[in-house]
Amino acid sequence: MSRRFPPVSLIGVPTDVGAGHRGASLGPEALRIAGIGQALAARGVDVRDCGNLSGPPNPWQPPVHGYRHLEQVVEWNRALMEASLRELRDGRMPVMLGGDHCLAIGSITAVARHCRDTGKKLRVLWLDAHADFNTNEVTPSGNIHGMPVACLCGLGPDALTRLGGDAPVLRPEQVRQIGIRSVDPEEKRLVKQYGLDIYDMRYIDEVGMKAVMQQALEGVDADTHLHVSFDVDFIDPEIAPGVGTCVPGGPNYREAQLVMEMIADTGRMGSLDIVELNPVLDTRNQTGRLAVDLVESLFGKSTLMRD
Ligand code: HAR
Ligand code: MN
Ligand code: MN
Ligand code: MN
Repeated sequence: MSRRFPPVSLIGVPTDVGAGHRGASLGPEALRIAGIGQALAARGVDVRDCGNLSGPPNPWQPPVHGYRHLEQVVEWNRALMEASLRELRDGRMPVMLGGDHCLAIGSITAVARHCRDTGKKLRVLWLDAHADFNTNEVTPSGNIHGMPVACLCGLGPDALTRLGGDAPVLRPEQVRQIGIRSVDPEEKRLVKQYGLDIYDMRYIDEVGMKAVMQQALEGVDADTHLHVSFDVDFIDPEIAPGVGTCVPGGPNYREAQLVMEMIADTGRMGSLDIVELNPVLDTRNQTGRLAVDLVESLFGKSTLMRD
């Protein structure tokens, strides 16, 4: 049933130091309570829960040189990079239970290092309402969860862009962004300048999610490591209200399921971030349960007889 999925290590990353609202730090527990471990085990996946990483508390300070909590964000990401790299080298698939989206810096830096060591091609699927391509000069908030893609592409402070030594970690052409519908004015200029491949909601409306996913997955082959960075605010807030930065007009339930099912069909997912779930803003863990439902589909569960 799940022969295509390697053993999974759940890594709790309880951060909200990169976010504009407190509460994403409770995300790992909400995902566990929604049954993420049991759901994967029921798919036949060998699951190990590594518990939560620890790191500095949220000091809730205003930006300094355009960054909020840079020092804390660096410390959390260093811990995550090391933990994730350990699991990858052990032949396991790290699944990050976030936590805000700043954690993608450590997570993807680890994956990129592992791909370099093993000769795999890395492709990143960034499912999000936001492009997360701000810099300290253009950010409207100073929140580092709005900057991870820029940092991974080499734009940002050395402490984050060179977390794993070399920069840039990613070339823009390795990234596909899907579901985007909120990009800040100066951020827009940057994503164009860097040539990011963005499938925004307008494009999804026009060509449909199936065609979008076929394009986003084009070229993925046996030598590809697919990293999925799943920001829960990707989904329409009507069904996923438990996030800090809701943007209306996102993919509906079936579109989100199709995205996950088509990724599962490739059999190439090697690592996953589940981020930005904020239980404080949720209703009875509705969004946590939806995230788990979608993750089941990422691991090959489908509605009818394709299992
Ligand atoms: N673009 C805005 C900023 O940089 C909001 C970013 C919100 N980011 C997330 N992750 N929730 O996608 O402040
Ligand atoms: Mn994001
Ligand atoms: Mn987002
Ligand atoms: Mn499902």
